[in-house]
Amino acid sequence: MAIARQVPQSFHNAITKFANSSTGGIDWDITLQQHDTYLEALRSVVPTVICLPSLDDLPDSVFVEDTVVAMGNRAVITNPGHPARRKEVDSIREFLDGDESLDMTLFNMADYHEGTAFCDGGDVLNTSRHVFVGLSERTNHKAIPVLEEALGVEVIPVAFQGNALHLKSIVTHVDESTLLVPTGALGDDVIRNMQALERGYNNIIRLPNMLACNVVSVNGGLIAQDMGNGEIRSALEQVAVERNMTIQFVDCSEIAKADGALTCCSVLLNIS
Ligand code: CIR
Repeated sequence: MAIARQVPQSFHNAITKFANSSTGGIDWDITLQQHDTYLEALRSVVPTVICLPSLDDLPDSVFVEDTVVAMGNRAVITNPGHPARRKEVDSIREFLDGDESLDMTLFNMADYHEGTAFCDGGDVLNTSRHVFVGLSERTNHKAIPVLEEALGVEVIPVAFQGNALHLKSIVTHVDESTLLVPTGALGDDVIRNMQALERGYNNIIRLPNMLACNVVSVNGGLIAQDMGNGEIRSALEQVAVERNMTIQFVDCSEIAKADGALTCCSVLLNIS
């Protein structure tokens, strides 16, 4: 199952720090179209996709990934690192709490360490063999034991510095031994800090664009960004073919203007 959220009317006010400002302002109609296409792609690989109603007063609320970290039947409602995003968690908590058939046990990160543990879900990379958590501007050290205790898993903190919002803005996984990582120093650092080679990630595919490294990999399907770049497209198609996976490309130009990518727009549940 996947949860997404409709784009809010205030999306043009979303926080932007890392996006390339030369790409212009956010186009509302294109945003809606691209979000619909994303949901369609997700629905073709995930049996149930629930798109929650928009939270129009919360400009970043389409980035639902940041509000919850779920593993099996446990979920941590996060305490987002940016104050403007903290109210977003109420509605996801209500949804997960309100549906008994989901059978979720919820933990509130804000209840720990007097509310000083912070985490955005975009920093949590669960490759199914490891749970890596980026120590970013949004996620701090105090979040690590909270996630470990609540989710009952070992969490590997990954420090990084550079022009990226979250760990998953830099690296995502395709399967349990394959990572997508950008070329250059930031990618090199992240591979080293994850100890990716030592941990058995034998296939580290380097792509010349960071945004292209953010893919949704679920149920044998890959959803990748349409970057309008033939070389990147072929490289990703090859990755999919070699692993007997399907691949769909989705243009996310407007989401990217608000520092978002593909994984940010959904939360995958009951997927270990
Ligand atoms: C923010 O700055 O919080 C949003 N504009 C972007 C959040 C993107 N989320 C994600 O990568 N998981």
